[in-house]
Formats: sequence, C-alpha cells, structure tokens
Amino acid sequence: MNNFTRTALLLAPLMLSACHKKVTEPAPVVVAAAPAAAPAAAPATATGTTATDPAQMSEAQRELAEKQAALDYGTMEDTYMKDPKAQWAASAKASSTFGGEHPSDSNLAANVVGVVDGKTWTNNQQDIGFDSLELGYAKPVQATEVRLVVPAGDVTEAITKVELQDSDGKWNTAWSGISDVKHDRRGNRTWFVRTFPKTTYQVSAVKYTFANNIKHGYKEVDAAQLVGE
Ligand SMILES: [Ca+2]
Repeated sequence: MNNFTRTALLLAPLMLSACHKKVTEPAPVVVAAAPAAAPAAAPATATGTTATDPAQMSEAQRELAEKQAALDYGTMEDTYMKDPKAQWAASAKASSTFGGEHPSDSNLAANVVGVVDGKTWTNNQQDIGFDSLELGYAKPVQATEVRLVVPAGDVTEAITKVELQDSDGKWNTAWSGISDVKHDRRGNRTWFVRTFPKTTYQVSAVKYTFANNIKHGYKEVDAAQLVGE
C-alpha cells in the first residue's frame, strides 16, 4: 500500500462525516491489500527464537556459520594487508620491555617493525601503571586511520589513547577512551582500528597508550599500520 492510499484510507471516515455530499472510492477494496506484508518474518523455532541464534542452530548450521566468520576475517585481513594507502611501522620504541634491563630479543619493540610476522613486543607490567608504544613511519602522510595488530588475546581492551605526531614534533590525540575492541575469535590476530577525519598535518609517528590495569596480563603487539596519503 503506498502512502497516498494509506492516508486516504485513514482520512476516508473523516471525509465522509465532514462532507456528506462527497463519496470517495469504496474503502474495502483497499483494505484487502493490507495484510500482505505480515507473514514475511524469519522462521521461528519452538521456543520462539530465530534460527540464527547459535544455541538453536544444528551442528551443520553452526559449522557453516563458523566457516563464514573465518572467511569474513580472512577477507578483512587481506584487505588491510594489501591496502595501498597503508604503511607498516619503520621504527618502534616502548616505555617498557618484558625482562626489564635485560630483555631477550623475542620481546623487543623492534619486533613491531614491518609486516605481521608473529614476532611481538611484550611490555613489562601486567596490571600496574601505563605503557606506551611509539611507532615511526618512513613516509609522512595526512592520516585517516591507524591499525594495530595484536596476537590472540584481549590486549586491545587496555588501549586508552592514540596520538599522532606532526612534523613539528607535537603530539595530537586522535582518540582516547575505553576501548570497545575485544579479542577477535574469528582469526589468530585482533586488529585494533581507529578511523578519524583526515589530518590537516603530516603524520610521521603514532603512539599507543596501554592502561595495564584495565586488562591484566602482558601486552603484546605484532605490527602496526598508518593509513593516509
Ligand atoms: Ca612483528
């Protein structure tokens, strides 16, 4: 039923009572079309929930949904990896490193440089204070997005601030707050992504702040992208 018909239907009794001499077209013909949209609802189970509820899915449906989620994750990650406007960190330094004064190579901030490779930086505190990871990029760009790749885990929940450094060395806050990015169980990594209006200045470094008490445990990061042109 189009809007005009609906309005005409609603107004019909009023018009009839207000103006006895005018008789509009017979209402019952229009009314008959109304229920057509009703039966289009999703099929419901005996308990009243729809078939997309994981608890109500058959094993085959669940397996299919898991494969679809894995495919979606793979497509997302492939798009990020091949993004022509993205560059990987060229240098990295951190406020702390697991092992303190004598960290092993397997925990150094330098492991965040370059493409995702499974090698990570690990901080030195599980639940005390704050840590930061600063990443330098070879080509300064007007940035629109940053991406931080962490191994499986909930590290992304501890991130509280993202800052961008301009060519004068000044740090500008691109985002701060409580992170809503949780462990992405569709794949082996979680991508922490923050998008913002294109910066008016050239960005050459990005700094992430971790509040260690928000999510207890050591914080690990594999790689980081800066997006812009
Ligand atoms: Ca790495």
